[in-house]
Amino acid sequence: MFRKILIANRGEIALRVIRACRELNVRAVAVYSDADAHAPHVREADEAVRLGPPPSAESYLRIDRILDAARRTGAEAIHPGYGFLSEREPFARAVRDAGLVFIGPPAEAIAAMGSKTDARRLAIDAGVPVVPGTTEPLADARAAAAVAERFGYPVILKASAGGGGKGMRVVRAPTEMAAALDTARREARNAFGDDAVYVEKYIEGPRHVEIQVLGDHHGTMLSLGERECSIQRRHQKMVEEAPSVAVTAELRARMGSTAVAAARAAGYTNAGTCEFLLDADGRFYFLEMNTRLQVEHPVTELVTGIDVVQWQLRIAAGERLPFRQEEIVPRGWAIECRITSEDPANNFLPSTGTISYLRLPGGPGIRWDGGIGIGSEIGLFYDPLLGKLIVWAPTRDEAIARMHRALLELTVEGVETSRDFHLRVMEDDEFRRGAIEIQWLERRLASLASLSPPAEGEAAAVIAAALLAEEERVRRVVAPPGATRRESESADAWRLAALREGLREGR
Ligand code: MV4
Repeated sequence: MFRKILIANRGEIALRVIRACRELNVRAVAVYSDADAHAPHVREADEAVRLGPPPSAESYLRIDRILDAARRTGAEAIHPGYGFLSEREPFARAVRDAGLVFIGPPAEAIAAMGSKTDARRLAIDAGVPVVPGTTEPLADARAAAAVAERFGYPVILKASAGGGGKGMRVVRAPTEMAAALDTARREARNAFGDDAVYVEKYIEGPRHVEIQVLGDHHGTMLSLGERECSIQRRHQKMVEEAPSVAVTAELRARMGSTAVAAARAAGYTNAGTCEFLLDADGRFYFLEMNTRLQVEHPVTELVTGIDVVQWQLRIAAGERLPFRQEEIVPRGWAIECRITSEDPANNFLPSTGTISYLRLPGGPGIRWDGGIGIGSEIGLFYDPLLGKLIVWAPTRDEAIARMHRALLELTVEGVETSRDFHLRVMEDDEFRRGAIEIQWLERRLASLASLSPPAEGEAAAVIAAALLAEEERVRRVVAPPGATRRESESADAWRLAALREGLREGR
């Protein structure tokens, strides 16, 4: 195992990797921008190195400074987390060229999956089902319309270089083609510097189901089963769960071996995820592979009992996976809510401020993977994820009840958060029935995001205000300097009480 690694990330995922390091007795080096000088990931790490000013381009995206930090601290490997440099082939290559270990897939596998058309071709050659469509870029709108005619409308235009939903356009009729192609090209050029666009048959109302894979350097590639990720808004997932209500043991085995085949074809090792669309008839189609640790990995950890991040380190250090595919069976149910500093009542506008109060849930089956503490300043430089609330329970119904209870216990003051929105999702009848697909959230948004509190909420607020006022009055009884005898007696009582509670030393 490594003696020391560097974590090229921030926030909750940096803390998650630090925790894995502690359990493996590996020293953790944090990096930080000036905005994060006092951030929890910096405090928790064994060492920390400043990268630069707050903008990512001057800090967390600076390959040169990160490699320099690793060299200066004697780190042997680099964990990239997610986002930032995690899926940049040049970074994985530069880490390797510097004589360090990249805790992730080989640079070649990142490249192979980076182009969506290359990934499609690779999948087709490996016998992996993909959505009907082309792999060649479209010449013009006439060529696009000809392809659409062949597969039948609706079709979807996608950026060849793309992924994650950028440069995508659904086309429902021939008359829409020319304008849609223009828009898709422009978006693709802006996002990826490449305006190549191709066509797929558009799948209506599917679920977004993904398979976690883990591969070592000794030829073992395992599926850790699926995550249901249909509850998303503008390609940002909000709730994820494992397993999926739509996946039987038989389907899990087929999707799992398909994902393993795709990963093998790419020469993949370490942790990765194959994204699929699962249609209403139970047919599944490979979309793309995410060549990194994902935000939602904890739900897989909770139902498989496998620590994905620890295994990332172990695999990178050359260990063998000790599991057999047959013994990896999901147990119980896990749900994750991404708690963000966004205002659901205001079109999910990012909210900024200082965390002034934080109460975290606890009790049976609760996990909080957070990146904030009291005093944390939430700005606009990085993504708005404050932390992830994850629960486990024996059944889906119990997991929903537990998540609802945990969300009620969670209190974050200082910024607007998605917490109340998540409560409404847990209360929703369709969600509770598992009747969800990729358009579900956007369809239900109006009713879920309008957060008028229930009538008894107002009464509770009035009582809370009265209690706080009373507490404030009682606090003032503590005697100020030069207080009267009666008042200082009461101050003595406070001093004794503080002593009893261990808040002061008895001198
Ligand atoms: C699709 C699709 C339907 N049909 N492709 C979204 C991001 C990228 N990973 C691929 N995505 C999709 N590709 C075909 N042929 C549906 C999605 C999709 C989606 C589309 C619109 C709105 C939300 C979505 C969420 C997940 C997937």
